[in-house]
Amino acid sequence: MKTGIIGLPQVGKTSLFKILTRAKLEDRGYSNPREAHLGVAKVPDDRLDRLAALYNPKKLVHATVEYADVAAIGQEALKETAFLTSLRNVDALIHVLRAFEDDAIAHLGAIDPLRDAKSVEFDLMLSDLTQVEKRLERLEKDLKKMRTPDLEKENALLLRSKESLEKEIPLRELEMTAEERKLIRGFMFLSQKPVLYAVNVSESTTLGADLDAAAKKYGLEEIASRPNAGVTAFCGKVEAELSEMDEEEAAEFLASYGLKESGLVRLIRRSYELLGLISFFTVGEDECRAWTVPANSRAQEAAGAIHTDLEKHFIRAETIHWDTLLAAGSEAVARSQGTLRLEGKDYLVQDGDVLHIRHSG
Ligand SMILES: Nc1nc2c(ncn2[C@@H]2O[C@H](COP(=O)(O)OP(=O)(O)O)[C@@H](O)[C@H]2O)c(=O)[nH]1
Ligand SMILES: [Mg+2]
Repeated sequence: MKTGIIGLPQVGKTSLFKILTRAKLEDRGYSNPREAHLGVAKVPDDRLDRLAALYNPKKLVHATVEYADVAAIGQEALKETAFLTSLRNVDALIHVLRAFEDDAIAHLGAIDPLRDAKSVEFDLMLSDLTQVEKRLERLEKDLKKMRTPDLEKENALLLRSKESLEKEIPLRELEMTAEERKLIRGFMFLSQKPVLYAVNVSESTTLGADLDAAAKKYGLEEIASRPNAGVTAFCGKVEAELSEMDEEEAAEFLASYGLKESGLVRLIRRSYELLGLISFFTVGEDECRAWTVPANSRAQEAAGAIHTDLEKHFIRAETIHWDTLLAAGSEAVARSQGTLRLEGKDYLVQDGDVLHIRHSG
């Protein structure tokens, strides 16, 4: 999964990217300011860490998310092919909104995350609209030559998209059948991508409460409750300090702000929810590992996330929820208690399941 970090200039996009991926951008010599920075972030997962404590494996592998720190969104930037391409290629957007006060860092006008959100969203929709109109012009010509059902379907869907965009409704809010979604997948429309608004708030001694209150305070609840959208808050400054600390220091530091977990953990979790992703685990003395699959994946499909051979030769999945396994203390105890079950290929994998795939390969 690849997530694009977007927003206006100077809102904290690159800061967030660096904290998420612990990337040292200076070392890589990025020269073009419009070039996207790419990095991989480990998905923090307390469940996996606790399973690892049980197995003491040689290798511990967390799930990962790829992030792209694209340059600031603006009408000019959106006309550049390279910029557009790097933005179109992501599965989801994290839209950073500035809420922190700092006179030293310029911002267009007063701090107003809702206005900024709408402004960037408008640019995304405008870019999509240009693309839709171009394609519709071509389709009109093609349809005069030959009326095929496929072309007609595409035409109807694009007309519906155009109508939506003209009403300033992003395409992620448009209801589509699976077939329709497939039909326009190739356009990689920007306003169709799920979006997580990430409010970058000021540092304060009441940060825990501030983070919880941010969406409401800045009037973002409505846009965040729309289809395929969500909101979370973080403090770039505090997260930057946290990322330099070891675990013990970090826990103390978080507690001093009235926080139980880092804003990044929440942010990554929220982007999973938004994209409809879940994690399952494989465990053993060699390796404990988290895997990412879409919600409602069947056991056989989940096996395929590990290896295509496991999917092909799938027999059954020995299954137990992570906390049930921890409570039992070992697989042997869980088996004797009957909580370690055998599931077939159509079993719908649950977030937090531990699976042992039995296969004939
Ligand atoms: N005070 C404060 N400054 C921040 C925060 N997050 C980022 N900044 C600063 O804002 C400036 C712009 O940040 P940057 O991440 O480069 O923004 P970008 O243009 O969106 O990539 C930098 O000087 C950061 O140090 C924050 O939470 N609080
Ligand atoms: Mg930047």
